Amino acid sequence: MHNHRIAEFHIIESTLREGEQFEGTHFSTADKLEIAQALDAFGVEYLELTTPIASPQSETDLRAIAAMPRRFRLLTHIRARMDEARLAVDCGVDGVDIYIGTSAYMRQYSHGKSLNEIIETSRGIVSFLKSQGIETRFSTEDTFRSNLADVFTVYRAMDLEGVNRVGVADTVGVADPLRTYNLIHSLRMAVDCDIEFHGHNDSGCAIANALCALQGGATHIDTTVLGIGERNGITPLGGLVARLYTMDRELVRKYDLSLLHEIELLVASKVGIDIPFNTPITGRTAFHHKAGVHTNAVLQNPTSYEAIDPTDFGLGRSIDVAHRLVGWNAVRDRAAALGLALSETDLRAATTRIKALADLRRITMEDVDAVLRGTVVVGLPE
Ligand code: HCA
Ligand code: CU
Repeated sequence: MHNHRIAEFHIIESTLREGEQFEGTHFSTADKLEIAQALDAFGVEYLELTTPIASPQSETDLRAIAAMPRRFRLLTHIRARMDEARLAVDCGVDGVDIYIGTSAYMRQYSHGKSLNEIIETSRGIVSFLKSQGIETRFSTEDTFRSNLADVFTVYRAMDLEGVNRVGVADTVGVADPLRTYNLIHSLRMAVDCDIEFHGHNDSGCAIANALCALQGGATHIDTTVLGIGERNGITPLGGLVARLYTMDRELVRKYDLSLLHEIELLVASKVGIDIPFNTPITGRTAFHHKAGVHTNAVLQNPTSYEAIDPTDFGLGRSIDVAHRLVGWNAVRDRAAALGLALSETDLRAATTRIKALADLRRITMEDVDAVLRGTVVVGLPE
């Protein structure tokens, strides 16, 4: 039996790199500084930024964030090229994430290098970065569609070259939790350095895969705020936090959880999206209770239908009474909130009337309140 407990882990927040590859993203320097400050306050351990070689503003932004007061370690994400590595170091980063494609697709359609060429080029860059005192990561793009013997050969060579960590990337979102666990677990036995996981969400597995990576022995997980990134993105910061919180709250106490919602609102507004309703923790309906069976139990003890305590995130819950599934306990709660002292008989009768009205049309809280106040409501059967 393997031990599935999670040891120490670090978040590499890539909203300012992978997130820049999102369809709606166009960050100004000020936007990046604002997001970096918010993530610094939240307490992520690393921020990964776009390579300074991408454009003049990318370089300016990297230098600006390198110079800001911060607790996170600053990384930039580069191809296995010496000119890019030199520029990254010159910009003042703490670490460099190198990536190179190892799948047949990448080798054929991207850089066209053989396995030995990949190893030789990368060795030179890793040893240069190490000589500059730079924390260095080496990752193989499209790991899951690569020949595993090949990638393990490359990882072992980079481990021997002295990288701080190797990265596994599910670039096209084909991995599933079990495959992720197995690959990372095997890698854990093959290298001594730390292991990072970067997972895309094309089939909805990005959070689960990140968890399984941690359980398999990964030490670093890439996230972006709301999961924004190339196509439909990667493991979302909030989703990963939710997943870990539901296993053991202590795992995420090192972050300022009360800031999650405002960080998401900030990034959402800058990239022109809303927080989807089904987003873990911060989705509009994440703590919305409706059916009578649920609301009755939640009113007595929220834990009965909540795995996550919204107050840990500075949020509240809502009890919905304006629908046909309402139960009389929830109606009693609403009556109490209105300051109405109704008998159980009255409450049960009001509940019957609310249900009858809700069968006729979509009702609102005003309709419920009107029934409770004994006001005549248009359309209410007597
Ligand atoms: C990309 C690169 C990357 C890199 C991941 C990593 C990916 O395709 O844009 O450096 O580990 O998904 O492979 O984001
Ligand atoms: Cu990616």
